Amino acid sequence: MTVKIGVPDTQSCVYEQGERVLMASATQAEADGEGLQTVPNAGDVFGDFTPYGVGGLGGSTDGPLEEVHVFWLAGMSCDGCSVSVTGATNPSIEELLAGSIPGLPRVVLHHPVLSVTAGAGFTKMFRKAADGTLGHPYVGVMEGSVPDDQILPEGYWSAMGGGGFDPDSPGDQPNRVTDWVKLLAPGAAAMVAIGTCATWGGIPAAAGNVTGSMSLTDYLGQDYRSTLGVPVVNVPGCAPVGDNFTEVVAGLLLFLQGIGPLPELDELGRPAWQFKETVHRHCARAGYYEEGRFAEMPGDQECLVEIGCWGPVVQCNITERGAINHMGGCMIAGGACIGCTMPGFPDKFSPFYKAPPGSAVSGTISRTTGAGIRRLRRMSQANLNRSPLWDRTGEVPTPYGRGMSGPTTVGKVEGFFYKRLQYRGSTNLAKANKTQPIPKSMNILEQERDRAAATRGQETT
Ligand code: FSX
Repeated sequence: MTVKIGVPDTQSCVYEQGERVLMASATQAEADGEGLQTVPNAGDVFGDFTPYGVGGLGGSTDGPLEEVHVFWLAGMSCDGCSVSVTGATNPSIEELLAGSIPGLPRVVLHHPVLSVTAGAGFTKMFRKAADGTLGHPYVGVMEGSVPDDQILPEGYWSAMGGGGFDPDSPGDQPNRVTDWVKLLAPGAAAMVAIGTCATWGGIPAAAGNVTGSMSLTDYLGQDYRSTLGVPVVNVPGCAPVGDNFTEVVAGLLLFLQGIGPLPELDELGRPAWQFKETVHRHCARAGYYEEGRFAEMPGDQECLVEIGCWGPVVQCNITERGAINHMGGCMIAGGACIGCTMPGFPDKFSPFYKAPPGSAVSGTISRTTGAGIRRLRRMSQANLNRSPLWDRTGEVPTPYGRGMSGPTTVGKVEGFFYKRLQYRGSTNLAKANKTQPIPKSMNILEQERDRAAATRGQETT
C-alpha cells in the first residue's frame, strides 16, 4: 500500500514498515490536485477509519489543525530537561498550551510530571495514540536515555503506567518506557529527543553504563522516519536550553500545519541554526582570550579555558541565548563549558577540572600575541578616553581622575600616525576645524570666582 502525504516542501521520503510504504511528496500531491491535507491516514497508528486531515494525520479537512498532542516519555533522566522547558520564554510552554501563537495549533501536553491526571486516566491518551484512535496528530518527546531493558525477559529500568499493552491483560506490571517508544514512534508526526541523554546517551551512557543506556536514535535506528518522513530531531544539552526545545517544537508545528518549512537540521539532526556556532564565538569572556588573559581560579573574570573550559570547540548557543529569558548561562555564571551538548559528553570531556590539552597550544599563542595586542589597545583606549576638546586644552577636567593628563609625547606621535591611517581617503573633520576656538565659558565656576575676587579687590583698593 502506498500513501502520498502532502508536505510543504519538495522532499520525498520513504518509510518502510512491513508492507506499508509512506511517501511524502508535495509535488506529487499538488499534481494530483490534492494539495495538502487530503490523505486518509498515515501509518498504522490512525487505522483505516480515522478522519481525513493534515498530511493524513487526523486533523480536520475544514481548516488548519486546531490541536496537536505531545506525548512526553522519560527514560534515564534527572528531569532537568522538563525543568528547562518549563522556564522557556520564547515561545513559552504556556503560549504553546494556550494556542496563542498565530498559526500554531494548540498543544495538548501529556507529561508524566506536569499533567494533572494520574494513573490509568493519564496513560489513556498514550494508549489511544498507540492503537490509532487518538484522532489527532501527535509529536513524541523523549527525555533521558533509552535503557537496554528490551533484552530482559521481564523487568525494566524505566517505566510508565502498568498492566501491559493488551487491554485484556490481567497483569499489573509496569509498562517499560522502551515499549511505549516502540509503539508511539511509528505513528508520530515527529519524534524529538530532548537533552543529551536522549540525543546522544549522555550521563547514563557514560563509562560503566550498567543499564546499557543509549540515545533515541541508537534505539530506533538510523532508518527511522516519522509519518512526515522526519528522522529523530535532536535538541541536546545537559540540561538543554528550554527555548531551544520550544522553538523547535513551534517550527515543527508550523511544518505540520503546512505553513512553514521543515526546520533546518544538521548532519546529527540538531537544529542547525542553534548548534552551528561554538560557545566561544559568542562568549562574553572571548575578548579576554584574544588578549591572552586567563582565569586562574573559578570566580576570576577572564577566559576560563585554562581552568577546564572547552568552549572553543563545543557547539552550543547558551552564550548567545542564555539559560532563561536571555539571562544567565554557564560562562556568565562563572562555569567552564564541559561540553554537555556534544555526543562525546561526558567521557571525552572528563576530568572536568582539568584544562583541555589543546588549550596549552592555543593558550600559549594567545598569550604571546595577546600581550602585544593588549598594549596597542591600551594606547588607543587612552586616546579614545579623551574628548577632542581635552586634547586641545591639554588637560582632562574630571574630578574623578585628578592627575589624568592630556596626550603624552609618545601618545601624540602614535596619534599622528594612527590618524593618518584612519582618515586616509576621507576627511578628518577635527583637523579641518582645528582653529575652532576653545569655548569661553569653560570652567565657569572658577571664572566666576576669579571675577568675584577681582571685584572684591577693586572695592578694597
Ligand atoms: Fe539528561 Fe534531562 Fe542531563 Fe538531566 O532530564 S540531559 S541528566 S541535566 O536533564 O535527561
